Amino acid sequence: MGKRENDSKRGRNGSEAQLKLAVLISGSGTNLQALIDACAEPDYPARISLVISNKDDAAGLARAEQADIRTQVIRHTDFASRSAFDQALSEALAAADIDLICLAGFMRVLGAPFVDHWQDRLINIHPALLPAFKGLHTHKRALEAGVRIAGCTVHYVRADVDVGPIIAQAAVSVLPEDTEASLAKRVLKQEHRLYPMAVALIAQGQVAVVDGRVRIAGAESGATEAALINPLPSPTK
Ligand code: 4DW
Ligand code: GAR
Repeated sequence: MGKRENDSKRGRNGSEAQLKLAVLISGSGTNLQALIDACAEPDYPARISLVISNKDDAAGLARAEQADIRTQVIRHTDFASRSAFDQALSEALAAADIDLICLAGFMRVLGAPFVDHWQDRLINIHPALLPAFKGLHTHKRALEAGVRIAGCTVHYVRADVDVGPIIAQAAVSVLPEDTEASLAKRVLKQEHRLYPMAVALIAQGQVAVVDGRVRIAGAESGATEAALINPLPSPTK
């Protein structure tokens, strides 16, 4: 969301209204949990209004219920077409007056009409340093490629998958003894820091998409660093 739209969310007393989030999940929901925990902080500039899963057995649903967040299951298998599923999702999100949709391990590809309708109000977290390692099995492929630095990316969603303006990235060192599981674990830990950070930047109106790239407002006062997590000199597991 651009700064101008966000300004319109200021209350009459000048205080910033909280951005209303929907989090879309398909599985365990540890990134959802990171967002739930961030939203529990008194000064966090966003709150989760709705969690939607396309699977009724997604473990993340229990995390939302535990936090008293409204949940909705919209099964893709209940719809005759992808577009009908997308339409049902869009209607649920609009009915809840959502400002920003966060995909968090959501595994259904959303079609162009959905993505265009929610353009720049729809973000995703990907477990690699995009544009490297799009798609699945990112950690296995990163190890096979012999990269020294791996990481994760929060980006705006476009109709093509794993493409879109990059908002924030976190890097981790790849260690000689790393397995797919150990690297995934180290990256996931950073995902849990990065996603709430990126959402806060958006909620504070600091993120603008200019010519297809993200510009962070207030970069001169350190905001650029707010969109970046560096590897530690001696990595923690
Ligand atoms: C993503 C990309 C492809 C599939 C699943 C997830 C990454 C994030 C994402 C979810 N929905 C999206 C994105 C995205 O980057 N861009 C758009 N929509 N437009 C994927 O291929 N999923 C398949 C199903 C998997 C399953 O149900 O387990 C699928 O056929 O949709
Ligand atoms: C996360 O690692 C996320 O980056 C990844 O799925 C996992 C979901 O975990 N997303 C993708 O691979 C999207 N292409 P979670 O359900 O515990 O948050």
